[in-house]
Amino acid sequence: MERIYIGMGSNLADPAEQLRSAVDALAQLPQTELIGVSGFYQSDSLLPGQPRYTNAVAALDSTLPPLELLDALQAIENGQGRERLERWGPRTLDLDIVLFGDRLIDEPRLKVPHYHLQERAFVLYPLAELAPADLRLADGRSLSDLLTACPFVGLERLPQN
Ligand code: A4P
Ligand code: MG
Repeated sequence: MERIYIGMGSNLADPAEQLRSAVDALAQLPQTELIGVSGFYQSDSLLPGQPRYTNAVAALDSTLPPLELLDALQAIENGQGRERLERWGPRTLDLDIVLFGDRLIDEPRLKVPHYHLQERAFVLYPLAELAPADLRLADGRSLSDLLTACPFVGLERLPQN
């Protein structure tokens, strides 16, 4: 059993509802228990000209192997109507494996810790709601150092999920 953190994002078709549906789907995954969900946060898209995003992080305990989990997450994305028209385009649902236990994964389809984690307040702050305060990533970086280096700017925590 490993503790896994999933970053969720949506900027189309009622984003908060997309995240709620994604949480329900995560809770149904085989060999997996949903441990918790952060608050929902809104922020501007990193790419100009796109609708604002809603983001959150979910914590899971699972015995699924990483690539099987990735396949399952992509099936959930597709099931919620995601169309990959252009990379980085607007999306109904994006599910990223942020952390997978103590693993460092460097495979063509899967890099963990997620490569943009340190730049993204909309991942770090929801992660910090769920993770132990002294969390260290598999590569040795501490979550508290990443938070200090990535200010809480432009993020709006919604009053309810
Ligand atoms: N992949 C590699 N590592 C992972 C991982 N740890 N978790 C591969 C999930 N997937 C991983 O992803 C492309 C490929 O990355 C996958 O096939 C998988 O094998 P994708 O989801 O199909 O494509 P994408 O989402 O367009 O690319 P990417 O790199 O995930 O996009 P980003 O960087 O997530 O950018 N602004 C705000 N405020 N909030 C957002 O959530 N998101 C984006 C999307 C831009 N701006 C944003 C947000
Ligand atoms: Mg993605």
